[in-house]
Amino acid sequence: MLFVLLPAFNEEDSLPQLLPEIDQALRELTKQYRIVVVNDGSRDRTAQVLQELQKSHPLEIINHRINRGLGETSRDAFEWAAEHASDTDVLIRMDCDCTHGPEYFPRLLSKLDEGYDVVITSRFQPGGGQVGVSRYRAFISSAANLFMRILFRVPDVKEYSCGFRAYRAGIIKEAIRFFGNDFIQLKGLGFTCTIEKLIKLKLLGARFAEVPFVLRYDKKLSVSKMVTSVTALGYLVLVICYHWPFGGWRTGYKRLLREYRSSQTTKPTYTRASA
Ligand SMILES: Nc1nc2c(ncn2[C@@H]2O[C@H](COP(=O)(O)OP(=O)(O)OP(=O)(O)O)[C@@H](O)[C@H]2O)c(=O)[nH]1
Ligand SMILES: [Mg+2]
Repeated sequence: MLFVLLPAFNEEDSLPQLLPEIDQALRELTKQYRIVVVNDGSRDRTAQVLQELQKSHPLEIINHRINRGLGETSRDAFEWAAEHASDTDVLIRMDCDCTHGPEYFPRLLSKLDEGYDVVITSRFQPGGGQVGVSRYRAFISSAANLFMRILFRVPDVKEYSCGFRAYRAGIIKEAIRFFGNDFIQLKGLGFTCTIEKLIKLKLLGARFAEVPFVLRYDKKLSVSKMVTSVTALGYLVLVICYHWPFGGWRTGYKRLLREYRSSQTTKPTYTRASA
């Protein structure tokens, strides 16, 4: 089974275009798939648009009454999928602002089949890039990714901030079992959750690969929801949590993981003081 997970906030213009494209691409790939949209308290017509689309597409809709942000929305989508998926299933999470396209699904799937747990679409692999992004934003994005690479270093990963990724469901189920509510801990810090997820999966021992990807910013139909200051603050908090005190998450979770793997019965509770 293949699950496509879409966090949506005020995407009334993008969804009628993107959803049929995703559905069509999935139908060509497999008979067994589900599209899961989490409507995060959208203030536009996203809810009505989704209800309309549900009549002609296999769509699971999760509604937040109020806008809870990408962290909580992502958490809900992954927890829903983890509950419904078996270990060998695949979860693909993408944005629904039309900058990510379903034409990457076959490449993501074949890379996962090589034995990876997480496959990332990457602007920084040969053949990858971005169209329609201002020079200033492209520079900030490259600098932020370089900064992540130095501070968090996930082997074979150059793209830390793009949320368009495929996951083997088993690794997400394992992450939710082990980390529990702390799988996405920095929920209130905007788009930081995308990087936190990567780091937590690295701590769990996931195997990563990338496929080249061109971000089509020129196709974006909705306004940007990223609040740069909140996300920058989130990155800073992430760096502190990961490295401090006494080796932060890096050493704390390593020890807990050893205990967890040797018991495999109870989930230990991590506290920063015990790191
Ligand atoms: N659930 C939820 N989703 C959000 C929120 N903000 C953005 N999103 C969704 O997350 C995805 C990424 O949002 P974007 O605004 O495209 O952010 P980005 O891709 O990092 O940057 P831009 O493309 O420049 O805006 C989209 O599918 C949005 O609908 C939010 O507050 N809650
Ligand atoms: Mg986007």
